[in-house]
Amino acid sequence: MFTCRLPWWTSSAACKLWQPPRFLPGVWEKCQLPSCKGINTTVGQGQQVDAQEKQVLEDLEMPLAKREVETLFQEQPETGNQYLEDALLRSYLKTHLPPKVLEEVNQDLERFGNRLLTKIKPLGWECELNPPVFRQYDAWGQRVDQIVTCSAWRRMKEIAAEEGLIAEAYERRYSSWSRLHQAVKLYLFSSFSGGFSCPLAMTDGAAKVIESLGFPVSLKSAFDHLTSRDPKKFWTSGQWMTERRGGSDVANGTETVARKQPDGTYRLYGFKWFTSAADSDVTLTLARVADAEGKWPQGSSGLSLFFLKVRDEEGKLNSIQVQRLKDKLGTRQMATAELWLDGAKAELISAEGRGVASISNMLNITRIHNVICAVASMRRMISLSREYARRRVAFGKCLKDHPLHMQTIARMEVQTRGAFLLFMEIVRLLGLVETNMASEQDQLLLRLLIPVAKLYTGKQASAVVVEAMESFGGQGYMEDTGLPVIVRDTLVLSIWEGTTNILSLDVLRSLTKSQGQVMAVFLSAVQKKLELASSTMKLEPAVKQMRDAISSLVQFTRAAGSKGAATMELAARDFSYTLARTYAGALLIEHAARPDASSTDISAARRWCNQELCPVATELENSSYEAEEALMDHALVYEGSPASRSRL
Ligand code: UCC
Repeated sequence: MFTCRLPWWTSSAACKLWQPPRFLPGVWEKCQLPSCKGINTTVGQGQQVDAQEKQVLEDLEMPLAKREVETLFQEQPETGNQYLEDALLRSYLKTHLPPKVLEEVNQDLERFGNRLLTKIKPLGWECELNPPVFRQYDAWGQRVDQIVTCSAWRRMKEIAAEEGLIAEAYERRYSSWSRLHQAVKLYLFSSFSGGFSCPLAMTDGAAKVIESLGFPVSLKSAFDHLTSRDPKKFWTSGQWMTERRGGSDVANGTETVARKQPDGTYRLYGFKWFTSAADSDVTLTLARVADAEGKWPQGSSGLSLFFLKVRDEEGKLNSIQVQRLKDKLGTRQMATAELWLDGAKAELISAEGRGVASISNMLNITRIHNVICAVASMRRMISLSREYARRRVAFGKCLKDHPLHMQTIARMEVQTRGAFLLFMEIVRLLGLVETNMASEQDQLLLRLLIPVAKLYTGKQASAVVVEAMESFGGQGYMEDTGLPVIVRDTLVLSIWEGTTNILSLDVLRSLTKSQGQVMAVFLSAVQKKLELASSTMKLEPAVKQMRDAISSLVQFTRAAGSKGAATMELAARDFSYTLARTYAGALLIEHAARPDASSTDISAARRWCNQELCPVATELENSSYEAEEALMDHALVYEGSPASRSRL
């Protein structure tokens, strides 16, 4: 005899979910509708349910041809002051800042949060709607090469100065906490900046390079402009590193040549293929100094760093021609251009041949800004998504009342929390370094964590914003909701400023350069954080998972050490992910071990640690880094391609 068993998804509980939407009185009481015509599927405020429902039913009964316009009304998710709504940010500041600093910073951030909401957000949207245009010739056929930006973009520059978005970090009125204060402002600014975060990243990087060079007299004025709070005086900087052969292999890709002039300045000749925020006032760029015979050295040691003003006092371009603006997937608010340098006047600011090492001070800052933007995008999308979930009704109840929907957002939240704490840790360390309060260990840790955080948060952000977009259903895919803009602008974060693989190799560079010391520092920092949690029972499982992961990581480093550089290179990405996951895990545990930690702090730490913390050990066990596997990678990729026949 057969018993006919229905699969679980046909059970009555599951079926309830999939009933067609009905107007349930109980639901409407909880989730009131706004006044509208058409089918309203969201929750509004202050309207009488009965009247609403009647109107909707009347509309539905009306013959289709007679209805005004078919609309699907959904209420826009409204978020408030992003600072006040960011619980983790506020608890982090409360835990770490000295009371007096906290008081002032808190006030400033609350005020700034309001300004962002009321004044800056609309400007950001205006920047999106009015991207820069390139005007090559004037009406009379004269070449002008003008990049025309909108008034909102120019206003952003003024606001950046007024708010001290660069200045704050260099004035150091809160000592080592100034950097963190600045970074938090940039984090809040990022989602409403209309792309202006990009020039600010490079401006900060340029100021850092000048500072690290010991403020040469010739650059003193530039530094003052870059760190000014006066909108009339404030300059932004570019970072022209990418040439026709690409932006990763800078050592081999840079063709620009610098010719020395009798007055000691240089003239630069070359083609910069990707120059972001091309409307900036000044820039840093790399070139090869030609000798008396007109020859120049190749490779990394042939590169030197130059500073130049983009325009002269009269506003004329500094022997620079704009070839065209780039047609990018995102960050369209910001002008990225191809530029010919046809004798641009420049100043050599590094020792000859030390260009890469000198510009790396800029890269490390712009990579931190990348982290800031990545965390900000995740936070913004989650804020919108959770607000929407309070309003949108589906299958008879608000999205927030569907446990599966909440689980999805909660998973994004846990990712974002880990990323946020990594971001805070980096700017905390940077603040210490900048105020000479950092130990050698802090410096090494910072050097390691910058590429780790950049590569990891870039990937997290891409995944989170796409997931969050999905949480809006079809609305998330609609251009005028603004959500696709956030998605597009986020996708660049794992690409520019060094792709994931390039940064994984930078992680290895920091290991090699320190002869492995960074690993010892890393492990000891993680251990210390775990010790803080030893008396918190609820964190025990997470601490155990972390200790297991750390022990696997140590085993991996021992095993890889005996296998050589090729293994390490193949393992670089998994290794970097392991560092990111274990360090963020330690930070989440540390945060959850505070005496006033909440249950959500504990849960976030536990959930984070439930993921695979040490993928590099698993992949080593899987033999993924063996030479045969590398050959198989190749075979898998090229099977069926003409390349496999010609045995590439
Ligand atoms: O330009 C771009 C678009 C601009 C848009 C900016 C927007 C920013 C917005 C942010 C958020 C809104 S994208 C450009 C992207 N390109 C890169 O990021 C470069 C990627 N490639 C690399 O990072 C490579 O790994 C290179 C260029 C560093 C490799 O060059 P080399 O010459 O082969 O490297 P070496 O020989 O290993 O390093 C040369 C020196 C060494 O020091 P010494 O000579 O003392 O031993 C290194 O230790 O440079 C040092 N160095 C570093 N030091 C290299 N990298 C670093 C580092 N990150 N920190 C400290």
